[in-house]
Amino acid sequence: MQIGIVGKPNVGKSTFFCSATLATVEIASYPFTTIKSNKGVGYVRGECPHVEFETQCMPRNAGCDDGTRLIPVELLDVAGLVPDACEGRGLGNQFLDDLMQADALIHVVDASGATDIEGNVVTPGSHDPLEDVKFLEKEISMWMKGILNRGWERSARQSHMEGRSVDSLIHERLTGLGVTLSHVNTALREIQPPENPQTWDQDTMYHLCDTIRKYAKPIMVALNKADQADDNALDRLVKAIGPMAVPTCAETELALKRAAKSGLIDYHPGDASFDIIDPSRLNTAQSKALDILKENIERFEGTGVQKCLETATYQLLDRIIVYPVEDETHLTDHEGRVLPDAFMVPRGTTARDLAYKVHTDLGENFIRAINVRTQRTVGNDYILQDNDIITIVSRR
Ligand SMILES: Nc1nc2c(ncn2[C@@H]2O[C@H](COP(=O)(O)OP(=O)(O)OP(=O)(O)O)[C@@H](O)[C@H]2O)c(=O)[nH]1
Ligand SMILES: [Mg+2]
Repeated sequence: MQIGIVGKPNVGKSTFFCSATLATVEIASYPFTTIKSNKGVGYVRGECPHVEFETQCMPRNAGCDDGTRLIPVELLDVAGLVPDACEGRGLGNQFLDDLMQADALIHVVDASGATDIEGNVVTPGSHDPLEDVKFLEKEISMWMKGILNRGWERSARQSHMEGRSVDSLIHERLTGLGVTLSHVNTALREIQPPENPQTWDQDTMYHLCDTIRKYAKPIMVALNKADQADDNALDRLVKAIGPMAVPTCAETELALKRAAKSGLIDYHPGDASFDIIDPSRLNTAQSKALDILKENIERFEGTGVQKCLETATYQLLDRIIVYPVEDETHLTDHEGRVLPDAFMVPRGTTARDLAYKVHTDLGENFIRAINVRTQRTVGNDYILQDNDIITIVSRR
């Protein structure tokens, strides 16, 4: 699963990305610091079944921190987006192409209102971050529309003549952007455009793309630089945007992770506090810096970065975690590794879908599956539940 980190310049996208991945990329207080996109791996937390089964896991694709399983999520940090990028302004929108495979976007905004729409530094509170939310949605919809529009009239005419359905025509054009046939159909049902696609005007095309975008690239908003924003401003933004908005202090998260890495503090991402390992080792500057970090983290009950990733994964994208194992008694793979893999799948995934994800052969030769927790045999259409442990029985 991949999440794209997007937003106008200078809002803290790279800081958010580094804080989640601990990659080292350039961060600076001016627009267009990032030009080429950065890819990295962040983690969301899950409850590891090894605790319930009183065993010890041996994860292959991530770690386990005392019963908290860390499940990898690919993150992409891209260049800042400015209004009319789809017409070539700023760095243009070539880098939007980097976002083609993203399942969701985290839109980082400067909640303190201290950067204008192009990312230049202004007096805090003088820019309304809600404007950024609207413009970003519009840019992405316009990008999709640009792709759908290319040679549209001819293809629409041809497909009308051939009696081909319009959903497959749209899907074919947008599939490279990670748009599925189901996204297209949901959008068509919602907006009910005129039957003949040759008659669609630009407003209809925009409305259609804007609706497809909502399903194909759902957006989570990180209300970043929350440490510099006042409580009323944050409340207003959360009320206006809804549950998919989370206040974040990416800079604080990055500083905490670095302090933890260098052994100064004991900090677990997502926690609302940290412990200083040996206060006598700190110099005055370090003590002061940690006091500020403590204030921020207590004010927001955490830095919000982990919460943002997890809300995007579990709520916005409705993903669940399942554990395929080969041996249902020992919960192992053929090498004897206990609970080796945590798979992140969309809710609604079946036992056979999981078999295909593990290996095409396993999907094709699927006979049945075993729900390890209940010790019951289940069929190919069994809908997986969060935290299920599944053994797949195949013909080979
Ligand atoms: N106060 C505060 N400043 C932050 C926070 N996160 C990032 N910043 C600062 O914001 C500035 C921009 O950060 P970047 O991460 O480079 O921003 P960006 O969005 O990647 O910028 P571009 O690559 O230019 O588009 C830097 O000075 C960061 O230190 C935060 O949570 N609080
Ligand atoms: Mg950047």
